[in-house]
Amino acid sequence: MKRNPNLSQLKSNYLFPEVNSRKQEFLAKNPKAALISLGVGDTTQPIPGAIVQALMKASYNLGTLKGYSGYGPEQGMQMLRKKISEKIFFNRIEPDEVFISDGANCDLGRLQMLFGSDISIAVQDPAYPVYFEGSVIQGVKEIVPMPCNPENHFFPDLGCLKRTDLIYFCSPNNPTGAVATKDQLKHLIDFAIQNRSIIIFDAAYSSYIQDPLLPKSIYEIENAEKVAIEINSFSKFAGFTGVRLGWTVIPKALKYEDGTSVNTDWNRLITTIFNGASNIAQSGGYAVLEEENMLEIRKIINFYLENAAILKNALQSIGKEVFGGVNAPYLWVRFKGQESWDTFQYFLEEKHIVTIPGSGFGSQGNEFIRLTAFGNREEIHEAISRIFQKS
Ligand code: PGU
Repeated sequence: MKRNPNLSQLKSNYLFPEVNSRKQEFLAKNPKAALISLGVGDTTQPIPGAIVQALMKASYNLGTLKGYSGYGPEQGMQMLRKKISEKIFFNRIEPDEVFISDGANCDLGRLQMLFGSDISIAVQDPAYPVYFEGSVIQGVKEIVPMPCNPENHFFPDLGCLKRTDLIYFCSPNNPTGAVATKDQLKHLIDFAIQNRSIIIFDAAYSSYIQDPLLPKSIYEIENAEKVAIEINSFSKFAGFTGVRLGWTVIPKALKYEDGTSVNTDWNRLITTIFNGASNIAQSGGYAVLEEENMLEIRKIINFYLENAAILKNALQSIGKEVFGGVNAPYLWVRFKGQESWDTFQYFLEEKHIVTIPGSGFGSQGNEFIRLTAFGNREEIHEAISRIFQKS
């Protein structure tokens, strides 16, 4: 059996496991070090009680003859698809355009399978590594970077961007924390229409947008349904990183060049290689979207956003150049002239703080590190006091 040559194109470790192995290596030498993680974007606060009750009830029902359920529809429970259509999209999107998944990451992989390898793609640089690396695994023909940096306000210069079949775009952005405005998204949609490209819009952090003028979904912009797929997740929205639940919207208006429906193909693909998200997780997801539970969820989101503001103020007070952290849970911190893995090592060894080196998200991240605001408050304060201490 020959090795899949696409896999040999990848670096030996994916970014987050590489960070973890450096952390383990450090801990092996310094077993008493009390590390603080501002690294991987994983939630830390408990899920509100009423949602946990819904998860428990769904589990309990599986132990009763009357309440037992087996395979569900591959597309997801109808009541959850309907609830997402109402509560997230205010009925702008129909329930049969919403497909429930076991998380955004998993659907990104399946979308890459949907479009296959005979395509070109454009990816923001820096970006969540799955867009790039998943496409390399798939063997896509061409990957065009879209540099996003402070100089262009983290929005690619579409005027000199080459046409590609797919365009990946993430807002609020991981890792920069930048949020695209309605005008910017309109530009992107016009560009995709002109070029007959499809946008894969990753809205995994949309629940962190507080500014009412900023778009939470690409479908708030005219014509988006003709060119865009949107993926989202309960992970950062409701602390479901371990529960695993998300959704993908494939509008019926989205067509291939021959006029056939992408929605129909997606349905064909997931009914073949995906048997639906866990029924327990879906019951929990339905509870998340109940009005009274959304109030609890919003409190947790505000808590993380306060963490972000505290960290950002502290870093700015010592003259650091910090981006993001407003309407987004990530801070993108510049260390001019320094290589990001060196900055990562410095934080790990001198401050006992785990960060993510910016170069792991693309070459534009070389002088940056990413900090997450998903921690506990005490740890955020402790991290700040360690950063303030002279080493
Ligand atoms: N999309 C974006 C933009 C993300 O940042 C993440 C998680 C996901 C999708 C995945 O969502 P799920 O619904 O939970 O599958 N990013 C985190 C976690 C790292 C990882 O390995 O996925 C991060 O730290 O960037």
